[in-house]
Amino acid sequence: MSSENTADKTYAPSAEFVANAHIDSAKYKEMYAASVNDPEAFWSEQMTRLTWSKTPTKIKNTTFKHPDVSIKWFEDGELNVSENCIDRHLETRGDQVAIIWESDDPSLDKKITYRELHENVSKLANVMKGMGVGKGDRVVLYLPMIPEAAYAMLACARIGAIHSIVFAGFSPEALAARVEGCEASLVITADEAPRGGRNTPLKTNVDAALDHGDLGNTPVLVVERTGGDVPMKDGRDHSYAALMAEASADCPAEQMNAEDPLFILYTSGSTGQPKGVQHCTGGYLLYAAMTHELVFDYHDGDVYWCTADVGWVTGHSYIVYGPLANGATTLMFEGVPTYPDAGRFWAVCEKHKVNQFYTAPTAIRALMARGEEFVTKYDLSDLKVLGTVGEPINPEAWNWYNDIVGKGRCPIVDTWWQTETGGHLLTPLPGATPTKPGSATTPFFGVQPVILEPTTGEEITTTEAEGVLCMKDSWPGQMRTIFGDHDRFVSTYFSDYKGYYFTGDGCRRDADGYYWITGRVDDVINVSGHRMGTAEVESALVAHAKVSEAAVVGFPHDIKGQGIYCYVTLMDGEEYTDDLKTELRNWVRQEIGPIASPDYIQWAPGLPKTRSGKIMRRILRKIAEDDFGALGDTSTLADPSVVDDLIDNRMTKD
Ligand code: 6R9
Repeated sequence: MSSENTADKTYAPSAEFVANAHIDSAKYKEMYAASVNDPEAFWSEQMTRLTWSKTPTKIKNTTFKHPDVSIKWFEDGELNVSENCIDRHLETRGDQVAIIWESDDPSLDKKITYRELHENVSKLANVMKGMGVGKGDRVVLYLPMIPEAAYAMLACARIGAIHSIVFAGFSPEALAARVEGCEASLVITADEAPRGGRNTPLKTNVDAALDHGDLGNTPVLVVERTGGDVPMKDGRDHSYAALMAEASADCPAEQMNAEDPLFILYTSGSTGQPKGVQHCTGGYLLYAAMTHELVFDYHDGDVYWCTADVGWVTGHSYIVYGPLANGATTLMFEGVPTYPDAGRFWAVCEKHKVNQFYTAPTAIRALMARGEEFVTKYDLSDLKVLGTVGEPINPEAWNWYNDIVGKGRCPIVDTWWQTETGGHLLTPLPGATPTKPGSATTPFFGVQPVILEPTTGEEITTTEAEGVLCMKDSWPGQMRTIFGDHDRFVSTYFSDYKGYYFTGDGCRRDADGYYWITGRVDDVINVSGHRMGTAEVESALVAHAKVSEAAVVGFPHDIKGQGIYCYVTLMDGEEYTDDLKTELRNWVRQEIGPIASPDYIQWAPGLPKTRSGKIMRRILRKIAEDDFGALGDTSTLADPSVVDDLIDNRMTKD
């Protein structure tokens, strides 16, 4: 890269920031070298961040060798996650606020101290035990962003149950698949979820989900969030308020092995059904806690806010587990960035004196489009660090975040990671790493990224490189398996490039050794920071009686990053009408949820296929991008004229 390139401009933290930071650049270099040269020594020192009831003696036992992939960290250690996130803080910070809850309604908020958190989590753990939930059982949480969501996660951890959170924006169909997939013993939900001034009927969605298959008798615990009148099924549905009122606040924590599962979280892949990513107890918590402290440069007494939803991994690691393990004050926001107006984020930052703020590029782009007056009218002088996650951030949005929100004084941490990685892998440390807009910069401690040549799988060892991003060795926060399907785990992540963990992302490394994510190289698209398999949208479309075939690709979208572009072929004899497009759009929303709503449907009486019947998505992507000149080789197509028809249709904006 030439240094004149403006995207390569670097931004160093101020001397004042560096002086107060946990890690400066010399310390980063020294610790990074130690972490890769002697991981055992490095992580046995770091593991003292947690309180163990049995101190591990075996630190690392991992292999990426296909097909015997096995990942174990601290394997003979014992601990409990809820004790680490709550009990051990009681003596010194029992009256400190653990969770600030800001509701959808700007006039309503709540502060929960560590002592209150302990009481609520212990009671809920007893309620769950009373409902027959025990160690190793799965519990599905389908909840709004309310403190009870954190209580439920920690109550599961307290008794050794495994939670599986389903984002409250998912449809009953998607919820049913996840309840079924993990054979849940209990579903915890709320009556309704207020967001942006409107209520989503969560309990009604749960009722519809449990109508599927054999799920009808799964017990349901219903948190009274709005007090709305919802039908309760006798014997199956239980009131949270009623059971909590009777529950004891004394619940000893189950001591778990470090490798025992903590949670499952379903995420999209390039093929088939979503995968249940399984994370463990010890390594995951240590990694979440350490990255939370060092990446956000969190100091005692700071107020930290991550705007994600607990339905995504970011909410798991960086609203609940990381911050609470560190005894932090973490803010939980129920609403949306634009309600009651586009100044809401900044109003909340001012109101609660937020010090670290962490959000997604899509939110930044959406707010940027609304004008800076919404930002500048608030006092944001408490902000110290700004973070982004979920997708590449374009330099324009980065600059706006830096100049308008951070007033040029807050380092921006562009954190690259995945549901699978448990925590940040590529990220600046704000007191150590000069940043470049759009780059996730350099690896966190213990992380060994490599760039491979995509077809040969050879490691490119020159500093400047471009190819697919893989990891050479394990880190403690890495997922351990796919729930119930270890073979799929091995084949998804360790078989394309043997000996490496394959991230699914393309990446470039510049002359300074900085990493730039170029986007997914598989059939996964990233819509507003939400990860989605094109195969999932396709299977929703073909489930409609009038659809015979569908091919879905991403296309560049100003606000969402990528939009959803669907090519649809109808059954013989069906009529291609605008009404049917609307119907299909609604159908996908109902099958998956509003986040999967197609942005564009193009009728495709034929799809470009190879002679072996494989759809050539490369061509469909180009057409969706209006890039008709660069279709590449179409000679292997069974019927090349299909492409001309699609282009004609596209040009007439069919
Ligand atoms: C945490 C999370 C993972 C995928 C990942 C990549 C994209 C995430 C990014 C980023 C560029 C960043 N991604 N962070 N791309 N820069 N800072 O988002 O997990 O939902 O599993 O998505 O998101 O493509 O592979 P998840």
